[in-house]
Amino acid sequence: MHPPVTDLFSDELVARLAQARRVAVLTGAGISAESGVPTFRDPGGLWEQFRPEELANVEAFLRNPVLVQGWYAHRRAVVERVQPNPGHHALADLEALVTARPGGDFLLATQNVDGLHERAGSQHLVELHGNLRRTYCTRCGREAEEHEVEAVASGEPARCPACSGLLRPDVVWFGEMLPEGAMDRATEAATHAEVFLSVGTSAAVYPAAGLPLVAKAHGAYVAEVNVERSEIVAHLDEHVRGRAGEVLPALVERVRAWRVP
Ligand code: BJW
Repeated sequence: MHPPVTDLFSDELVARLAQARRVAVLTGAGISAESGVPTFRDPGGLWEQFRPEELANVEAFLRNPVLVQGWYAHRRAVVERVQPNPGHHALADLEALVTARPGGDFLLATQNVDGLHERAGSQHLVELHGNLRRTYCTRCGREAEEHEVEAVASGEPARCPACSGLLRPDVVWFGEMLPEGAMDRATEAATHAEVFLSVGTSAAVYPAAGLPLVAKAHGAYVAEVNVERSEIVAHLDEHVRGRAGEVLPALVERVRAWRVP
């Protein structure tokens, strides 16, 4: 028998979220798993089928642009046919609750490139690893139109119609810098957060994985929501073991209903 979902998180987490003026959240692939987007490192995840070193770095792209462009075209098609799930919506609801408070401040930093948080209505959002739906030219920097990316003769890489440079997805590969200002914004929010939630991430990829630790070092109450224990869980205040799409709506509901005891 599984415990009821509302027993998975502590009363302390509910009380703190109900009273905090500053809340920050980090999400990873796990939050989109229930929408049908594969994670990276879980069994059956993307890295089980494709090695990151063959696909998620610029050398791999230059070695075999057709393979890498094709892989991202496939992932774009997956993302286009799925919907945000109750976990994404619950975080948008939490943002609305917190920002409605006097002095309320909220930031959602996501490692995901699927755009599902934006589609769920999150507004105070920073995409640390870019966005799959944008493509740009590696030579002139121009952002490509969707049809320019997809309409490519088989075996040929997609190229910029303006300068013939190779087109690449606007995502952050290993060894690349994060988008300008993104990490500064997320670090600032983590530094000042009273409560920090880390949701559906293995916390294996830096610098994003350091954000919950920054929050903890600056006095936040830090909880992770994950079906497994992440690499950094021993340093956090609470592990909420469960699916984000079930835990987060229940948590936000309890926060909404909370009254001073
Ligand atoms: C559920 C669930 C459910 C499942 N509910 N939970 C410091 C120390 C060591 C190394 C480094 C360091 N600083 C930098 C590095 C190097 C490197 C790095 O971190 N390497 C590590 C592997 C050690 N980092 C970088 O290179 C970064 N750039 C950088 O640091 O620039 C500065 C610099 C440049 C040059 C020289 C020196 C410094 C860039 C990192 C870019 C990461 N890119 C990717 C690919 C993006 C594009 C794409 O999508 O293809 O981003 S890798 C991949 O991992 C993707 C993800 O965003 C990222 C994180 O994965 P995530 O989201 O955590 O997913 P999973 O699958 O790992 O975990 C899913 C979790 O969900 C699991 O825990 C499940 O249990 C859980 N779950 N279902 C709740 N229903």
